[in-house]
Amino acid sequence: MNISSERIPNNVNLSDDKRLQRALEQWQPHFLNWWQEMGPDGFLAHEVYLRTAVSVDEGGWANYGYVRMPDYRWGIFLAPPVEDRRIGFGDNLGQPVWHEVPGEFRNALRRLIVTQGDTEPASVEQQRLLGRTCPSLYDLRNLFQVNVEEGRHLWAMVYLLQDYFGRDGREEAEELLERRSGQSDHPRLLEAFNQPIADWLSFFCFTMFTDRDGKYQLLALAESGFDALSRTTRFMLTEEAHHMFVGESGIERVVQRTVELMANNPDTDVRKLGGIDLLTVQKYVNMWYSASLDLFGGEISSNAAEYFAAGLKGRYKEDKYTDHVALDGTYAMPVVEEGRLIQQDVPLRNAMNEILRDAYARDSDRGVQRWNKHLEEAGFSVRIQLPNRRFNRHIGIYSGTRFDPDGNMLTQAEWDTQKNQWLPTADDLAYVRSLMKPVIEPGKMAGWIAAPRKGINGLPVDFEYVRTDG
Ligand code: BYC
Ligand code: FE
Ligand code: FE
Repeated sequence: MNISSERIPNNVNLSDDKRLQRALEQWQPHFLNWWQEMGPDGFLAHEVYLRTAVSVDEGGWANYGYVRMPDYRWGIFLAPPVEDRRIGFGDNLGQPVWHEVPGEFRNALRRLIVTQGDTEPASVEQQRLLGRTCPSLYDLRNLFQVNVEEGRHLWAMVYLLQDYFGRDGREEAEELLERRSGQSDHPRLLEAFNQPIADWLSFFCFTMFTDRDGKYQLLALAESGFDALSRTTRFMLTEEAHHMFVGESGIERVVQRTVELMANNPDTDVRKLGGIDLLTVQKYVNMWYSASLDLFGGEISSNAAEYFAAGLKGRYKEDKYTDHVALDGTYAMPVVEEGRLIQQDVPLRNAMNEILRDAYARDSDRGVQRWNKHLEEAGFSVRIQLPNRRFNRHIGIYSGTRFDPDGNMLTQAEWDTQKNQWLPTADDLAYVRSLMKPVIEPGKMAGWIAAPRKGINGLPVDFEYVRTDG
């Protein structure tokens, strides 16, 4: 297979770099096989109205047109270089950024890039069956847009591995195509990426909360002293915004529809009307938000301290801080000690995961409050709320103890008797799944979700976003 910039749009001089070309030529067919096997099920031959990044110029990252997904032009793009860029934090503050991988940080960087890379194909695998039950063609197209861009994010990390990490990098690139979401003998690396996304409410929660973890991890990596990583992640962030839009507006439309059903039929159970009751929405939010909080790692982390010290992974908006060394301060957090929560001062560098989680929690809450506006305007007193960050955790200092959604400590027995009020039960999941019937007539919406305010790229909502006539 011949790789030209026509086939792989790029701004990394691929046509002049024979070594990289050879590596990618070997990897590309494996990627395409993976896409055939693990990509969106049942829609490989359909024409989908997608945006493709063809350059980093303004507007170049969003070229719209019909394309069959296997023919999508997955490209490699770095945000434009910043002249005389310096390391912005940690022990190497002020030194020129690295254009090669420093030997002493090679393992740590490889690990960060592999962890990031692993999530991208994992999410495509998790979402693979959703196309069959889309609530509208508009939503179907958005699912596929997210999928192809996660595919491109995999390319972005594979480019770094192949161009900067030699043989190890090539092996890691192959393994990124070999692990499988949810497969017990060869799972994806992080827990949330092994959970099934079996219905569209989960998909919207995932793009709202889990893609948002992606945003904050990418922002932290965008600060990196390894310049190629910084530039790659900065470009990925331009695409990430749409993924979160899909989730935030998706749940907003679910809430809107439910509010409409409740207002018109005040005495009827929303489920009898084919809507998704707010308690079920809340339980899904509880489940996906807590799973996504886990993705930030432990509250107290020596890994995070080392990444910061080395200049590999910074804070969200590092330039807003005045102290970029972070050797003096502490961060106060409640920790579990002898069955009680007590406040503990943690050295700042060890609290970097928690500091990033703070920014994430604020951003998530802003979105939730937008959904609540619909409840407020309709005169309902009920609200959707983010659970306390200690609730239902599997990673970090709260993972060994049970907490309710307000953050109060519980015994295991209390948890066991109450958890069905907080997390989706088998019945809840079955009910939501029972609603998942495909709607593919342009402009039509499933009964459990409101229509979007507008279409994609200035087009009407009833545009034929996926050509279903084959
Ligand atoms: N699951 O110091 P700790 C995205 C491990 S999403 C399983 O607490 P650290 C996307 C950890 O590896 C963004 N294991 O954590 C979204 C360590 O193992 P070792 C993805 C976990 O290292 C939607 C041990 O526990 N990007 O892009 O500070 C669709 C203790 O580690 C988990 C990144 O994650 C977990 N959740 O932080 C598509 C950025 N958490 O050393 C895409 C790169 C921790 O004992 N990754 N462990 O063997 C990182 O920056 C860090 O690796 C983490 C963990 C933030 C994930
Ligand atoms: Fe991504
Ligand atoms: Fe994403």
